[in-house]
Amino acid sequence: MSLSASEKAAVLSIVGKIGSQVGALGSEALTRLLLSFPQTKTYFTHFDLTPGSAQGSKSGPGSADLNTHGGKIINALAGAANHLDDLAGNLSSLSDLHAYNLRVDPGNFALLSHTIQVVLASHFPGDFTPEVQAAFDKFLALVSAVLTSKYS
Ligand code: HNI
Repeated sequence: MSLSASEKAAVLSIVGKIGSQVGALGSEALTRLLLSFPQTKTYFTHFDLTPGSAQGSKSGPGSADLNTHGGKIINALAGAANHLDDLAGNLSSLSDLHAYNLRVDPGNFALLSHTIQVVLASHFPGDFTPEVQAAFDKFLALVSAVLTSKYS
């Protein structure tokens, strides 16, 4: 599976809308993940998961931990979107981390991919067209494949 030239352009178009909202969007995607699929909380027992406990903060709607971590996820995705011809190389160390250290069950990647798309759809309704959604879904599947590629 790879992205066509028009799919690559579609991925970059929606990533280009994110701008400074990395923490807010990532925090919202993580919050939706944890609320909709509570078993995912087992990976974040060391986080403060209190919703809105960092209210007033400009970085996002969740706790400081969620805002910071959400920002890391979205930044990693934005970085990957700028290396669409070498996702494996760009995500190599993250792939090591998720496989060898975190050992996140691979099924969880589809859940997070879903909540990320819900967040993009609700924040950028005019830009998240069917074509953009299809391309971004494929992009997230490619990223997830890299991040789960080293499990033994
Ligand atoms: Ni994930 C750490 C990116 C899916 C659980 N993850 C990270 C970091 C990035 C990241 C970036 C921070 C690395 C660092 O600090 O060096 N994770 C991504 C991306 C995806 C993803 C791009 C998929 C789109 N991670 C998941 C999923 C889970 C997950 C599906 C579990 C449900 N990730 C974690 C955990 C950590 C983590 C747990 C460590 C958090 C911490 O700071 O302790």
